[in-house]
Amino acid sequence: MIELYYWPTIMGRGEYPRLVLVEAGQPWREVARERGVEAVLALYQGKVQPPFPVLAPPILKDGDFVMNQSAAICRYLGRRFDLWPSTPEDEAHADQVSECIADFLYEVTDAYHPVDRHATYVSQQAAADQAVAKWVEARLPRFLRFFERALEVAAQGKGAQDEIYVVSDRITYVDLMLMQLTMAAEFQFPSAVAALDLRWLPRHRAQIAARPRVAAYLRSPLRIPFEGNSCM
Ligand SMILES: N[C@@H](CCC(=O)N[C@@H](CS)C(=O)NCC(=O)O)C(=O)O
Repeated sequence: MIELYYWPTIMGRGEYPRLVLVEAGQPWREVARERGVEAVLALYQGKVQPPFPVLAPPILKDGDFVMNQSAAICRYLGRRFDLWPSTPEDEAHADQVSECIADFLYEVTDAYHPVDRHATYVSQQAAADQAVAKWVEARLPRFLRFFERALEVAAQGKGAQDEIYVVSDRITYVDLMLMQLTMAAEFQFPSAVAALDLRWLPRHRAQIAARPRVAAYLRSPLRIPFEGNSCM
C-alpha cells in the first residue's frame, strides 16, 4: 500500500498528496500516525536510506519507489490514478498552476518565519506578524487573482450549474491542490480574501469539496484542522 511520510500533527504540505489519494479512491498509510514520528525522522535524517534520496516531508513511498516534493508527488499520483489533463497543453498549464501553488506556500511560510525558517512562528511572532501583514497586502491578492482568472477562463461558456476545473474539462490533481489552497487562504486570511470579492475560487472550492470521496474525507477524523498560525 502507498505510504505517506509526513509530520503527524499538522495538515501542512502533506494534505496536497493526501487529497489526490482521496479523490483517486486509493487507501494509503499515514506512517507517522501509525508508527510514530520516528519513522519520518529516520528518513528525514538519513538513518534509513531510500533507493532515491529525499529532502524533506512529505515523502511518498509506492512499493520501492520513493520521492518527495508535494507538487511533484501530486503529479505522480495524478498520472498514476487518472487525475491527469487530457492534452500536453493542459498538462503544462496544470504544472504551471501547481508550481504557483508551491510558490504561494513557500512565500507564506517565509512570511510566518521571517527570522528563522526552521524555528516556530511563536518564537518570532513580532517580526512574523509584520511580515505576514506585508505579504497579505502585497502578494496574497496577486496569487488569488491569478488563480481566480485561471478558473474564470475555464468557466467560459459554462452555465451556472456546470462544474469547472482548472484544465481539461475534467478533474485533475491540480483541482485538489487548488481547493486546499483556497480553504487555507480563506481560513487564515478571511477578511483579506473577502475583500477580493472572488467569485470562481469559492465556487470551485465548494464544488471539489462536495465530491463524495472528498466530502467524506473532510468530515473524517483523518482531516486535521487548520492551525491558524500559517497557511498549513
Ligand atoms: N517544496 C517542498 C517543501 C518541503 C517542506 O518545506 N517540508 C517541510 C514540512 S511542510 C519540512 O518538513 N521541511 C524540513 C526541511 O526543509 O528540512 C514541498 O513542497 O514538498
